[in-house]
Amino acid sequence: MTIVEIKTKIYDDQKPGTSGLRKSVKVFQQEHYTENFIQAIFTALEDQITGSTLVVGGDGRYYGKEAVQKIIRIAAANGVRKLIVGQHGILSTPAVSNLIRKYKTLGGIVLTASHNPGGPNADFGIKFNCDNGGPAPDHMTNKIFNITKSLTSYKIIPELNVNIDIIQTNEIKLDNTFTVDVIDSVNDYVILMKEIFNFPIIKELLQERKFELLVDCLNGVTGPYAKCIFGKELGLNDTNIVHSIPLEDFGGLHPDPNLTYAKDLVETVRNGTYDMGVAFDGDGDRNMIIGKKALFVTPSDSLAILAANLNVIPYFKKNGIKGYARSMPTAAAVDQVAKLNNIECFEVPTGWKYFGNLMDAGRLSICGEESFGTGSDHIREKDGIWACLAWLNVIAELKKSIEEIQKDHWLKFGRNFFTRYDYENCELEKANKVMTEVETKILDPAFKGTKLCDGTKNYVVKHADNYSYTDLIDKSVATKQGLRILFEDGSRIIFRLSGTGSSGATIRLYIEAYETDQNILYNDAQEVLKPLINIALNLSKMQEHTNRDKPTVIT
Ligand code: VG1
Ligand code: CO
Repeated sequence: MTIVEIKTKIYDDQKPGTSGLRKSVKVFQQEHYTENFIQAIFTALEDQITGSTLVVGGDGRYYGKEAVQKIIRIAAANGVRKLIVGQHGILSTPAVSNLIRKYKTLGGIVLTASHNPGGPNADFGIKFNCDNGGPAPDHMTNKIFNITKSLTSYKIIPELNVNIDIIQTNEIKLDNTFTVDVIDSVNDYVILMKEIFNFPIIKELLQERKFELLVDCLNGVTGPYAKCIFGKELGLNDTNIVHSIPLEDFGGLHPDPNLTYAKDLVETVRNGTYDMGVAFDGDGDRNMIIGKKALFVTPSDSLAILAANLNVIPYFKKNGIKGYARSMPTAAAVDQVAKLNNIECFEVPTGWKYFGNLMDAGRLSICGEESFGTGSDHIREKDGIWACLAWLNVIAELKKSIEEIQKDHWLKFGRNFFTRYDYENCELEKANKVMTEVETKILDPAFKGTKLCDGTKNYVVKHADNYSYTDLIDKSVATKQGLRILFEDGSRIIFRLSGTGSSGATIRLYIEAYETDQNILYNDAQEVLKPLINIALNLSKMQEHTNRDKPTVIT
């Protein structure tokens, strides 16, 4: 087998977004396109690549297996010593993060477009994670992008093919031995979960106490993990784990665990006797938690409630609680917990990569995003199954329903009402108009102190900006992370453009209000937030600029 150097053509659109490079499958299938990006990752790693070990796997979506073979051929040609590959090319994003850390590899390549639909006419994605197990930080993804803009060739062993459907160690004789270790996708992750949580008490909850759980994997990667953990280990009935076979096109589902795209689960729990429902996204890093009759727990509340109850989870009993964090648009519910518990709390830009440094520095134990992401420093990615187990562990110890736990939490800490409006797939130009409209208005120095009104409600602007963040540890700066309007009473309006879409633009509008008044505490969020929503829609001229009279998704 010989290494050949293939002359390539440059693609100028390989800039990774919030979490990796995401494009339609058709784009990745263009000649040299995938190869270029893989080569750029390896080139960016410079001499570390020689003799290195990397983890490779993805969420099982269409084009994943082909991409794995390409990675194998290019890795061998670039001097990588060993690849650890999930069987059938399957590894959840949290599982990749765990493997990188456990086997101390140089990093990993995750083949996923996460919550974006899959199939020949949908999306694919490639993401590089570093040796701490977390998504590559900005300086690394910028480096990769810059390399793609001047790449003239890539190295490959074209005839190399490895059977990734059989668990075995494949040794390929090149100048040195190149190893492809095809491993069980689930084992190491299950071991980790059993170290973190009190499995016996969760098992008792599900079996003796007959707590009814319904798990929806949305035909994404979590199926085999859920079956092993909730089924085999914790005794949950097979029929309580649905959509549990990873499908290349997710069976046509949009594997995004929210009230819109996981509506099957929501309806089944609403009309059934279930005590809890949970759904995960395509690559297994997101989770949605609902209680009896489909009571919705916002991800911001979920983070805060778990943060407030970490002391019942063995992992945190052992390691202590070092700090909390949330992404900027996430409602500040966890900040209230931090205040009362006297624990450090950080705010970072959108995207899990910004939590990594704080965790590595021993400053952060649990964090989350409003976009259905929750996780801890057990790995460096958000973790859907972890979040579900954390809830089960808390419920089992507190011996209360999700509704009671949530009510108690609001009584003690107050409630951060939150909603997100997504305007998906807008024309870029129209989306930009909305952002410019808002930015021009709020960056005007006179904006501070103005009173914005809707009906009888009015809000005084305390501060407004385009959010920028300086990393506490490495001092790197991330600018233009979202337009923020902060009001005197703690309410917030935030506008951002999504960085995970594959075409067009998605506008995200985030609205938050904090209340401690018991007469309001249990009211409907959309009602409570209505005045702020109206103010945001008027200020941005949303309808005028986008021709949309309502968002695609309301959370
Ligand atoms: C979205 C979410 C963000 C999340 C990111 C990746 O990004 O808002 O909170 O970290 O997806 O999640 P954006 O730029 O579209 O708003 V996943 O599950 O795709 O890895
Ligand atoms: Co995801």
